[in-house]
Amino acid sequence: MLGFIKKSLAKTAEAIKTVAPKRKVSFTKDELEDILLEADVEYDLVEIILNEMYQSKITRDILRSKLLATLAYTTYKEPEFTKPFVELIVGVNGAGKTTTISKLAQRYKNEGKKVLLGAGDTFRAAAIEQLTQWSQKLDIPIVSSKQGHDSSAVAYDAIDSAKSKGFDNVIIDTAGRLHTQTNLANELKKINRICDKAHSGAPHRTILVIDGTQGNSAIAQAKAFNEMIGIDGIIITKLDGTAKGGSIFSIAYALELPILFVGTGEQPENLTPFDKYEFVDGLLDILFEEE
Ligand SMILES: Nc1nc2c(ncn2[C@@H]2O[C@H](COP(=O)(O)OP(=O)(O)O)[C@@H](O)[C@H]2O)c(=O)[nH]1
Ligand SMILES: [Mg+2]
Repeated sequence: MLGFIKKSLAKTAEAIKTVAPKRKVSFTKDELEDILLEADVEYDLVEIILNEMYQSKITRDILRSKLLATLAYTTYKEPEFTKPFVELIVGVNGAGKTTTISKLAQRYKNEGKKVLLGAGDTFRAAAIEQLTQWSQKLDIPIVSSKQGHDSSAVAYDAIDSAKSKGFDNVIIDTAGRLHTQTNLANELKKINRICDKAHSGAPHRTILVIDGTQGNSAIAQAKAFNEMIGIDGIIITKLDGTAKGGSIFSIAYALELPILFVGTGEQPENLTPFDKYEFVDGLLDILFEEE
């Protein structure tokens, strides 16, 4: 393993160094409180973690088991693969949806799958152009329409076309913002319904894309999307550009949803399956002396 997750914790490591400059064998609870808060673990969760520790000296093993416990929900059961496997990608503007779709598409293509993209963010012309550019660059076909057209019609056409042409995967982009939140909720619900109409059971997976640089403020946003349409898993982007790596614990804990991948850069290959052990051990390596 090349340790992409560990590498993308570099900024979080810098932040932690400001409160814990030296690596040690153990820390006091007070020291750990500062460290976890500095890494942007949410206050409530920091308290939960610390309250469950009865020792005065917190060693690597103790902290490791507590941090892993907060990520218990990140264990994910793959849904059964049906053809075409339809994924709906949701999240606010700028979170990284369109970029993440191209990364997922590239990944599936590398696995030998036939992938079709659906440019379902019809609210912004730039979003359609952006996905079209990725489709050309990656040589992956796309179904799109003009700005302002019905996004669920794009979803329907993409799925219908995938069925008749034997595609394995369909990945559908969606708008992150409409004129009002109610409009967005209605649009996403409609896309959901139309997907199922086009192919029973679709979408097979609805993925929420979260901007990792937002840290804990993403939690409320994620809850809103979860209420709107129901989320199966999360992808956290821009882990490479944030000192808020610790917010991953709070996000996973608060939402009780699995983290499927993390984005570690802007290129199609910068998508890494989330491995909670690699993530936690990467963080512990910042703090603790080697044994
Ligand atoms: N550094 C970094 N930038 C990213 C990552 N994912 C997306 N971006 C950038 O974030 C910006 C917004 O992404 P975009 O896909 O257009 O977001 P959307 O509005 O949700 O579709 C773009 O400039 C992307 O290049 C990532 O994992 N790391
Ligand atoms: Mg977009």
